[in-house]
Amino acid sequence: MNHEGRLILVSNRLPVSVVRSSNGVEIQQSSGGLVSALLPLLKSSGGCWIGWPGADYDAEIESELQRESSAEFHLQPVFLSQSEKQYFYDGCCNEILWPLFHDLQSRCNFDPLYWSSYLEVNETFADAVERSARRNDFIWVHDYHLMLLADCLRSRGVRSRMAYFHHIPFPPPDVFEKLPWRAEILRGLLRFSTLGFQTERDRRNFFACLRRCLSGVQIKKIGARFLVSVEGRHTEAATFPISIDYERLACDSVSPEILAEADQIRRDFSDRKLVLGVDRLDYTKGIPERLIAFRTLLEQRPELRGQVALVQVTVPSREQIPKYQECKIAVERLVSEINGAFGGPGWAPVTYIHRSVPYNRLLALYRAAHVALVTPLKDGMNLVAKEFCAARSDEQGVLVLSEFAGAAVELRRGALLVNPYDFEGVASALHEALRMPEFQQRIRMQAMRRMVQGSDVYRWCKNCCGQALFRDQFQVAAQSA
Ligand code: ADQ
Repeated sequence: MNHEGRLILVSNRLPVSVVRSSNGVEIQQSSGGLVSALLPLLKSSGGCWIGWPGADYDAEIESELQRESSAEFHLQPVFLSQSEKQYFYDGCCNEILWPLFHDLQSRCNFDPLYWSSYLEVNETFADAVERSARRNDFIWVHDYHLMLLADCLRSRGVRSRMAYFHHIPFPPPDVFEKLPWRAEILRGLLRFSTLGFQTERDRRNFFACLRRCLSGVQIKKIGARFLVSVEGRHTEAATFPISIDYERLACDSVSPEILAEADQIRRDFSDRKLVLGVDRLDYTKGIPERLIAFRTLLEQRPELRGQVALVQVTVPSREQIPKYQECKIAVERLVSEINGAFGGPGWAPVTYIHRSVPYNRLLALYRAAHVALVTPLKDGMNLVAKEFCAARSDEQGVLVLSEFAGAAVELRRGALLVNPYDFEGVASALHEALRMPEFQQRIRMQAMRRMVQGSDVYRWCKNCCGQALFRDQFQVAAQSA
């Protein structure tokens, strides 16, 4: 990075997992595009990554994290108490903000204790940032767990540049205004120097919420960016769709081992057409709705029985939260109902895998699938859709994609877009996908791969940081516009 300060990354979770074995504590770096894009940046600028390590306080974890840190950057843990995990993380983050921001306000539990804990934990993170940051550092905060962090830091006199990236959707005002602490959240966000959103829809929703809930808001457009001014303070806002490490996925997915594993998967399913779903087990991902759509397909098209198999891979997530437990039960019930109603010797319509699958297995599944069924009820972006395209250097395979996923903006030319609530619509798109001729698959897949390749996670990172770094010039331009 060509500026004088270091990078301070802050997210709810550190990019590591803590594994305990008989040999003691081991720290493993998380995989995934975000971590691979951010770590080189952190190494080149120096600085630190601050977040919860996902485990209770333990001196051994602290010292292992210190050992993992290098001369260039370090990992700084913020430990959460049992009640903070319950009220801040499970409560405010996952029973209020997560459902509300995904337009599912009826699933919210607006408990004021949750909000108090949100304020406290944002202060705790601010303590950690204050201890680490120097004046010229660039502080980059990730996601909805820490929307008040800039406010906490500014109140303590921290003047550093601070950017925030919102990984999930931003809801429209009619939904957002249900939040009892709506003005606090909006004012808190405006204490950042720069705000990044996944899509134009999210940025527009944010602006509409500002206009609805705060007075005296002025917004100026300058090029592709916007300057929001309230009470004499200025914040820049723009859209930066997140992406994946395209080259790595594209390259790894043609290794002989992956291709052989993909062939084996196809054989395991007796060369039936494979439809693939890969998600965290989260009610926003629309898994029960997807299963109902698949059942509708089997009801309406008896000729497909025995010819097609749905492989649904779900990684367990937030299992202590009641709405997630309900979702898991609904998925398990539907899988067993569909298999009971349509399956028979040698054919189970749905294969349900309830665990995280290793990276190589995931690539092999992407390669083996005829159709990727990505049908969230709402999603900030959805990286599975982009990973599927990156893995398909054979230019085959069809993406059936929810129009409510952020990824639909970039992939709309190649994907079959569906409304996940419209079971018959999804069933008929799935039918079209299963019958699509190879040449059409190729044209669509080429368009999507070009799109993902041209805007990978490295470019996303550069755009987000570049915007923050040039903030001063941008504001000068804004004043004179
Ligand atoms: P998520 O909702 O977690 O993230 P999503 O974009 O769907 O994100 O990505 C999930 C990741 O987990 C993918 O890389 C996928 O390969 C992996 N994964 C999912 N199921 C798996 C399984 N069973 N086994 C192994 N790996 C699995 C949030 C927002 C999204 C946004 C991302 C990034 O909700 O909208 O795209 O952040 O900003």
